[in-house]
Amino acid sequence: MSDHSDQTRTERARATLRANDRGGYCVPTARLYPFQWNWDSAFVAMGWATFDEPRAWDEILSLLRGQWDDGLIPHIVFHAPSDDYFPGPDVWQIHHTPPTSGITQPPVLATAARQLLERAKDHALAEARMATLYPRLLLNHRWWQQARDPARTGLVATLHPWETGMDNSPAWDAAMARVPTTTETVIRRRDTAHVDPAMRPRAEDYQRFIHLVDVFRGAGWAPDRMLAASPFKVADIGTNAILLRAERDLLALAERFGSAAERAEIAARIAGMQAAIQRLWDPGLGLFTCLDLIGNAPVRVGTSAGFLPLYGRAATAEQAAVMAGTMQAWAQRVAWLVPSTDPAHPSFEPLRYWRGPIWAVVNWMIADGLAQAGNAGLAAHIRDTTRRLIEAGGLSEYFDPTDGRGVGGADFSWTAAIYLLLTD
Ligand code: 9WN
Repeated sequence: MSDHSDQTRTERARATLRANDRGGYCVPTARLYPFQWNWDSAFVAMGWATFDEPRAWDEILSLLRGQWDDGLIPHIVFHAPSDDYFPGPDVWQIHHTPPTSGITQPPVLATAARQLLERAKDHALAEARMATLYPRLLLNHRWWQQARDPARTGLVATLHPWETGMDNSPAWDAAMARVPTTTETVIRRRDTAHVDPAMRPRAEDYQRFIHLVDVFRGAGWAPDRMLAASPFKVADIGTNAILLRAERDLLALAERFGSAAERAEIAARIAGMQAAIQRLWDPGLGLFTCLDLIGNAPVRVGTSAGFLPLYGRAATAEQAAVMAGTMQAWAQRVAWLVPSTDPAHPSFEPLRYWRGPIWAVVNWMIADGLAQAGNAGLAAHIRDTTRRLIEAGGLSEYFDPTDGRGVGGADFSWTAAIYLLLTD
């Protein structure tokens, strides 16, 4: 490729972030997702940082405008009204300014903040922003433990598939089967008006998603009551690995911005999570799995989240080598890595959202983990794969692992951000 077209592609990715900018925050994409989403924004901040550092810090600060007093960072911040998305603020009924949802998403934020700080060219700005951010991140990590692991097992619970960011993953099928399909809220989906319904969660999935929201609203959004009342409760391997990584990054930040007592507190959480994640290793599947906390049983379906302990620095060298082999085995069945579900599993669907498609953000985290584990070859292959998928398939929401086609929504902020990070 000529330098000229590389520049054009970079410019297109930057232009997508600018076009999705609603004033200090990006929507994931116009219409389909008209608000600020939690983990999208962490990646988006890292993307902005490749060419506009002040705007990158703003992305994080905007998300934190939605943070609750107890530390929760909601999965959606409704900065401005829009009828394009269901469920909106009227369904969540949360009294916060700006309005927010009442559940969370995988905590990539401390990792993003550390990367912004360490790569900063404007050191004065970075130091000032981090001084404000650090206590907010600490508060959030304390929330995770207090609200979602009060028994101190070392694994945080996820109470809604939306919290995992991997909404309709086959990993949730058995646990979601316990959730009734009845709802108090009238379901008025908007997503299927924007993208092909065959690529979205099914009607029944949405009935259960909204049933859970009804339960939590009935529990007054109190963490202890939500934990007790939720008919869906899993230790998601993705969320736990991402949180462990975020705790490690918070510890590094605490060296500069925190106290000795805070460092000891974070280190204790890291040790607990590290040990607990080890117990989720599945030698038969050759990756890590989730744990169903209601059935108290491992969820024996391979998903791309099962590789994320590499990113969390939780896997041993031996496990990292086995996981590389698992990815190679998956590659025998699909043309492109890394599908979100094991392509040999009967639930694999190459086009349906988190049941098969490739997501650029997940590939970026897996490649980071492989590189850290010393597998530079496979890390480079996955980075290169992701870059080529985006160059051929556009800044799509996700990609079909059988033919590399870009599918779902177009002009996605986090796909643009990953492209900028891969080509920086
Ligand atoms: C619910 C915004 C979000 C992503 C999630 C993805 C999807 C929302 C939805 O879109 O979830 O949060 O309505 O489908 O699954 O990972 O953060 O891009």
